[in-house]
Amino acid sequence: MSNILVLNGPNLNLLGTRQPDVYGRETLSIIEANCIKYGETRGALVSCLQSNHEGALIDAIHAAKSDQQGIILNAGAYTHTSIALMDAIASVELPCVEVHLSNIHAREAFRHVSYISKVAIGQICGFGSRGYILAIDALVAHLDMCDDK
Ligand code: CA2
Repeated sequence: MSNILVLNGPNLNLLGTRQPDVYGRETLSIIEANCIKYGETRGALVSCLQSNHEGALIDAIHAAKSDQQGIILNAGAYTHTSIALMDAIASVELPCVEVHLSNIHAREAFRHVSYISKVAIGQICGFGSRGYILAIDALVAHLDMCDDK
């Protein structure tokens, strides 16, 4: 059984309320519930956390070191700005899958840069909320591969 933290950053608590054309109609609670349910089918215990505060996200990443095997991170707009979040992911040495609901590479130029990508094992973007499920599969496969070594 692997423990996986699904971490969401600023404004993602507003999912389902505005901009459904960009971010879909599902609320974050539904997405989190689906991650927990899907995790069970893949032998993973999924915990979820969202914060609008950079420091709280960093604290959650540090805390994950003691009881999580991997992190799925949608850092929201901090993706494009936060060296501090990048350093936090690098410091805990846990595999991290970066997720975005939208295809950040098809949007404004400032969204094409991701500091998280530099320390993530991979990035999934453009598949809406399904991206979190794909990320669980990717992380579980990665952890299985590491166990086999
Ligand atoms: O596509 C993604 O998942 C993003 O991480 C979402 C961030 C954006 O800054 C990134 O460039 C890409 C924004 C999240 C804002 O979410 C809202 C949801 C509903 C209404 C308003 C904002």
